[in-house]
Amino acid sequence: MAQATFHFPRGFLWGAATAAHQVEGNNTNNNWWAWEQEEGRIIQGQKSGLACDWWNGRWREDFDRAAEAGHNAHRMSVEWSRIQPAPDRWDENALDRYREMMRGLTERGMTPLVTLHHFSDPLWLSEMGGWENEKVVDYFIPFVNKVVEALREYVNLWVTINEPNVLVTNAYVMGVFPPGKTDLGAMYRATVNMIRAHALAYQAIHKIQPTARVGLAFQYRGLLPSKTWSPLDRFAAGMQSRLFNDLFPEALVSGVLRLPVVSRHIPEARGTQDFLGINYYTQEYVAFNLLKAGEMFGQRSFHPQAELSETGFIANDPEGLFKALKWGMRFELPILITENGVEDSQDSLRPRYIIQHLHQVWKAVNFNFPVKGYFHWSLVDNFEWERGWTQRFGLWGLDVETQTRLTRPSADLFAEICRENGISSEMVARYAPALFESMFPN
Ligand code: IFM
Repeated sequence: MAQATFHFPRGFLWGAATAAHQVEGNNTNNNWWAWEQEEGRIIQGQKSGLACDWWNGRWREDFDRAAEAGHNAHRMSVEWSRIQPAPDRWDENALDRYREMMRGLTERGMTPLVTLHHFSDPLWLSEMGGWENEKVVDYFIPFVNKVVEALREYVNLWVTINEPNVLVTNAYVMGVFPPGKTDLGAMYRATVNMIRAHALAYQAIHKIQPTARVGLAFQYRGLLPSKTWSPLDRFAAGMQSRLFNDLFPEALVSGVLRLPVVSRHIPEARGTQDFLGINYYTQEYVAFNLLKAGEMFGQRSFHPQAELSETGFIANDPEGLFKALKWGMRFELPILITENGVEDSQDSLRPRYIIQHLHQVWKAVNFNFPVKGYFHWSLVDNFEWERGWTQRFGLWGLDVETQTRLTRPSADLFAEICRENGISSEMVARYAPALFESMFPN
């Protein structure tokens, strides 16, 4: 049997990623909590409830798990509605609690990467129109200043906004995130405000902490033509990919938001990234469809032969991660894989998914792509937005009623990879024997 190890560079960041509303519990003062109370918004009427109970202190046991499993970093977010419960009120106790969590990470030998905005808004902000209202920028910056001042002792790596491309698509085109609109005008306004908010946050953070490394986490999704010979499919796929994948990061390089017909100059956004954060899950195929005007005339689907995740949400397409990293190279920045994972309550696909995706990352590193770290989504099963608890992304499973954690084989596999800083043939033989021949041919 062939024996080898795919090594990663020294200092590579290995960890998992989480988000405040998905793990903290009882975030009653934000737009997602309100959304969960409305009928028909969340699958089966499920609610975030206690989530993973982090706000009551269970972060400690989960950080212990991660540290024991060899993670040397963790990506998490802070909840705006806790820190600023009203426009004119700051909650110093909430900030203290986040400081304690950051100290908890560093004491356990994990580098914190903090996301300042991960999908949820304070209720007072959404009542003012949320990201559609240009005033959001005037509120976001004082919030960012407050958080960075409070956490700077422990945190040097910041993501300003998580997946702005998913947020504007889901909230203003698909209508599945609050405020549930299907309105391209609203999407445009929110996009401009997010780019400005990021840009000014970038500058604000560097003013407080000149050595900070600041970026955004984009979701990159391969959007390929269903029939490569069809100019219409190529047109629809190209448009969707431009809007979903390219728009935001290009605006942060050039300071210009280039839409199909108009361009908007946002000069303050130029050059406002120290690293590129890429979230990658899957890729899709796009067929031209006249009925899909709101989606650039493109109907998306997975490859008919693709291996799908438990609820059909993700196609296991590891080569798409390599393509995502290749796409990321054009920005000439260090790259962090800020999310990657799969929903799989039985852990029947996840070990293979992890190995196959990390194999692509290893390949990219060997082509000298500047990939500096990998954060698996997620540490523990958590509240999956409009999909509630029906999708389980954790390395550890969660019994929501009892708050009991269950170690999945993937948690052990990932621990071995983190400790070894590499993937060995022996790990592949034990956790994903079906991959052995193709990865280590004799
Ligand atoms: O759970 C989400 C996360 O909040 C953002 N990226 C995708 C994940 C899986 O759906």
